[in-house]
Amino acid sequence: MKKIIIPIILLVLVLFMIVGCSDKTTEPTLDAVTSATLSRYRENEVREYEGARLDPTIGPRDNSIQGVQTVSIDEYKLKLTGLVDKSLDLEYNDVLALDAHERKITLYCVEGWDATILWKGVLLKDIMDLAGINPQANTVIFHAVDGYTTSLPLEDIIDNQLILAYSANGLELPPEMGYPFIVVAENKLGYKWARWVSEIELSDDSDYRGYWEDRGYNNEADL
Ligand SMILES: Nc1nc2c(c(=O)[nH]1)N[C@H]1C(S)=C(S)[C@@H](COP(=O)(O)O)O[C@H]1N2
Ligand SMILES: [Mo]
Repeated sequence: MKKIIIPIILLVLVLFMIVGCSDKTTEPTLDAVTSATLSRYRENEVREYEGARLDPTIGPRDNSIQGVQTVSIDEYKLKLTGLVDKSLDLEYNDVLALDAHERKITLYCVEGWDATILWKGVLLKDIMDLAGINPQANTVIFHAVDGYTTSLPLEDIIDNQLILAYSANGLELPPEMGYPFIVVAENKLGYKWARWVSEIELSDDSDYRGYWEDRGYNNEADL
């Protein structure tokens, strides 16, 4: 059996070389797709985690309601408002000072694509605890610098230890993915993953509907 394997491997290699040397212009688009994907990895971006491939943080195209937002970190504040004991204006570094959590999580968009990325950030609960969560609060509304809004049940955020990420695949979050912060709404469709988050509002309005939810998207957004 072993004797036959080596000639077969050699034959396959020779065949590959012949195919590889033939007219490139007629060759399939598979390579083009792969290289397009490869070209989206940033320098030093982690591409593998626990033996599984990670997707590039930056997606093939941007579908944001107002395009990619550029946030100047010197002027940036993360506001905590609504049903809290004390409203807060946090600086970028106040958030980074909280305990770090890292998890590989897949984002699924309703358009059919998905991206598996290694996220690092802080627990949304830990941020909200800085302001003090009022007992009437049952809903968390995220506001972003582009006017986008979406919400999640407070219970989901706490029970599932949801992360507000500042890093993806080992690097700082790029503007395309929401620098400085994205809500990693694990097990929820992409439109719950608010990017460029500027305000976390605690509310008792469990029927609140964000930008896409108000335009007919399901408010549960379960996968
Ligand atoms: N601030 C903000 N966050 C947002 C959006 C947006 O338009 N603005 N789009 C949402 C949607 S629908 C998806 S699928 C994810 C990823 O968006 P992308 O497809 O533009 O990469 O971001 C989500 N977060
Ligand atoms: Mo989406």
